[in-house]
Amino acid sequence: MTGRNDEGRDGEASFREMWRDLAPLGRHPASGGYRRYAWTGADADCRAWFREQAEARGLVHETDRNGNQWAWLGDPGEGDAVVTGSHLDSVPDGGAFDGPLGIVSAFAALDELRRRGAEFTKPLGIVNFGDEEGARFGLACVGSRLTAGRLTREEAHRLVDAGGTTLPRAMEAAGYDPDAIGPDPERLARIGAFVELHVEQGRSLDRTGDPVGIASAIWPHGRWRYDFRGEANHAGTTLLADRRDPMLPYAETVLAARREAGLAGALATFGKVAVEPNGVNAVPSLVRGWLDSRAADAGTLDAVTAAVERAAREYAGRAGVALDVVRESFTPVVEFQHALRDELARILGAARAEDRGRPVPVLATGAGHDAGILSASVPTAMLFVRNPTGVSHSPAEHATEQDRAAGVAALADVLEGLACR
Ligand code: HGY
Ligand code: MN
Ligand code: MN
Repeated sequence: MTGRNDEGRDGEASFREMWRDLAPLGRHPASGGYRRYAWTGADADCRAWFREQAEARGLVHETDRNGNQWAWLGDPGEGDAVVTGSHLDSVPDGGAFDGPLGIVSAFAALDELRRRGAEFTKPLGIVNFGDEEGARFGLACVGSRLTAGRLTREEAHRLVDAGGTTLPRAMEAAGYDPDAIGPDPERLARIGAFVELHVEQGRSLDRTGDPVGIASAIWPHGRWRYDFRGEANHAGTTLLADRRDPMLPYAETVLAARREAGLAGALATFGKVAVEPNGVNAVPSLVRGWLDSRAADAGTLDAVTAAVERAAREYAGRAGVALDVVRESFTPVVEFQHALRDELARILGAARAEDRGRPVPVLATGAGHDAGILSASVPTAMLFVRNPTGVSHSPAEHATEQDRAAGVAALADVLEGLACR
């Protein structure tokens, strides 16, 4: 294994160049946020960008049966590959860093390792997992779940977007075969370690004053769809006593979710709602709200989501409204593999000569990641890069140039420690 490339480029310079080229793809001019949804034109543009970066570095590019992109240095068939990467899709009006920071940093870290003259003794992979946010079809981490065998082809084929387009039709329209999707154990067997770098979606590193941290765990979290069905009617002629208005129990449930989460030290958010027929002068027939809830442990999460559903059923009953609750996405708690976590801490601790003795912060997160999905199949770890405001899933999401560079250097150190002589 050589993979040497003596004309290696400076990781910081190549980062800035890639960041600049990626920035306009899928960016909404009015909001400044990103709308890079699975199997859309913006997704295709990002995929083309990924392939271009891979081939410009002499990496072998492939797209797997589930639409995940892989860029290989060396022969993955040798096994024990070290893989890094993240996702390029976004939430509606998401920020520039959630996902892309991990992928741009991966290519920049390779450039940095080549500049250092590092000699790879294992295959290196850079991956773009498809549809991590689930913004279009409602399920998070579709690409990594399929590959890890945590989502069946049948379940995936049942996914449908707000416009009624199913996942298979969307994949076909993008030129992919939806009947090919499914578990890929051979691919996972090639991976010795997966390390995902991600912008921190919180302010722990800002508080400790560190540019980079290591993940310990991901909270259990899920998404539940609440369908409140009432009776459409005229807003100007229907007496209040004669209404079966689904908006009322929906509104009460939003407040109940906030109350129950607050009491339990958990998180609960109704951030997405759809109303039919959505007329200013019409009592709605249907109010569909999505609950995102997360907690440090499964028991607390179960208790909160059960309490919210109980309250919703009581409110719906009082309003003469029917209620269906469907769990659309769920990820159990993830405890990252201790040996790999500690190896990253050792490598980064040793690299921080000036701070020797001050450990690299290890922190849990409430945000889901592909690394969390893969952690049941391969040793996985995560690096976080400081986000000074903690804001994420917003155009305001940010990481400073200095911290981006620190992330690239840390990832390069980790990859060198895991995959090079
Ligand atoms: O929702 C999440 O935690 C992640 O951004 N998919
Ligand atoms: Mn996200
Ligand atoms: Mn993400």
